[in-house]
Amino acid sequence: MSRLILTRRRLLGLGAASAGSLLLAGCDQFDFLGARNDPVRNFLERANQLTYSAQRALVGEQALAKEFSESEIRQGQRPNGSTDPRNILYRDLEAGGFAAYKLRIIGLVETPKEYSLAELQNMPSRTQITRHDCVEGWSCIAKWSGVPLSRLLDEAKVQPTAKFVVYHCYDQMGGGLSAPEAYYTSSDLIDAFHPQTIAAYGLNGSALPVSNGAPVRIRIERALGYKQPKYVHTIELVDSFAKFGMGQGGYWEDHGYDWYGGI
Ligand SMILES: Nc1nc2c(c(=O)[nH]1)N[C@H]1C(S)=C(S)[C@@H](COP(=O)(O)O)O[C@H]1N2
Ligand SMILES: [Mo]
Repeated sequence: MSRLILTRRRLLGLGAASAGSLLLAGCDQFDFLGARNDPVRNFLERANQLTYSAQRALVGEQALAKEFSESEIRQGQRPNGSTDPRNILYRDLEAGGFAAYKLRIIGLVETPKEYSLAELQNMPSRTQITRHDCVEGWSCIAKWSGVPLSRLLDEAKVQPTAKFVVYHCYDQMGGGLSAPEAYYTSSDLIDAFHPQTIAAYGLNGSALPVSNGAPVRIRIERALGYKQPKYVHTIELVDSFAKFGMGQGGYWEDHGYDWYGGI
C-alpha cells in the first residue's frame, strides 16, 4: 500500500500533504469518478500516459462498477449503433454459425494469440449484471458472460512498452457521402485488466445475438456505451493510436466524443 502511494506521489508530483489526503480519502474517492474535476479521475486520465508496469500496479486499486440482481433486468439489451453488419467477412462467419470466428490478440505482445469461439467458451468465465449507459440518454441492465480480458492479455504477454488496447470491429460506419470507417475504440491498460472487463459471448443467459455484437464484444463496465465494442475481431496492444482512423482512439472519439468515456 505505502509503495503504491509513493508511486502515485512520484507520478503525480504531489507534495506530502496532498498525498496524505489521497490516502485518507481512500477508496471513497473512486465513487466520484464521474465528477470531471475529481483528483483521482484526473490522475487516472493521466495514467494513459503510463506504460504497462505502472498501469498494472494500479489495477488492484480499481473500484468495481455496480452489479445488479436478476430481478433488476427489466428488458432485453436495447440494440444500438450497428445491429446487422454488412461486411462480407462478417456475413460469411455468421452464415457458418461463427464456427470459423477467431479473436486475435496482436501488437505489443510477446506471443500473438487467436481464439475460436469454442476456445473462449471453454475458458474460465465471469458473469455480471451491469448497467449500460448510452450517451443518447438511455440505460439497460443486462447480464453479460465472457472471459476476463486480463486472462487473454496475460496469455499473450503484454510488452512493457504497451500503453493502450485498441479494439477492432467488423462493422463499418458512415457510407453514403462519407467513406465507410470501421468501428473501433480503445482503452488504457487499467480498464483492459479491470476484473469486470470481459470478452463477452453471452447476454442474459443466451448466446450474444448479432444485434448486440455476436459472437464477441468487449464490456468495459465503467465506460459509456460507445466504449463497449461489438463484433470484435482483433485486440491490438499499442503505444499510440495515432495511426488508426483519425487518431483519436475510436470511431466516436474521432467524431468528437471523449476518449476516456467514463461513467
Ligand atoms: N462495433 C460496434 N460497437 C459498438 C457500436 C457500434 O455501432 N459498432 N455502438 C456503440 C454504442 S454507441 C452503444 S450504446 C453500444 C450498444 O450496444 P448494444 O447494441 O448491445 O445495446 O454499442 C457500442 N459499440
Ligand atoms: Mo451509445
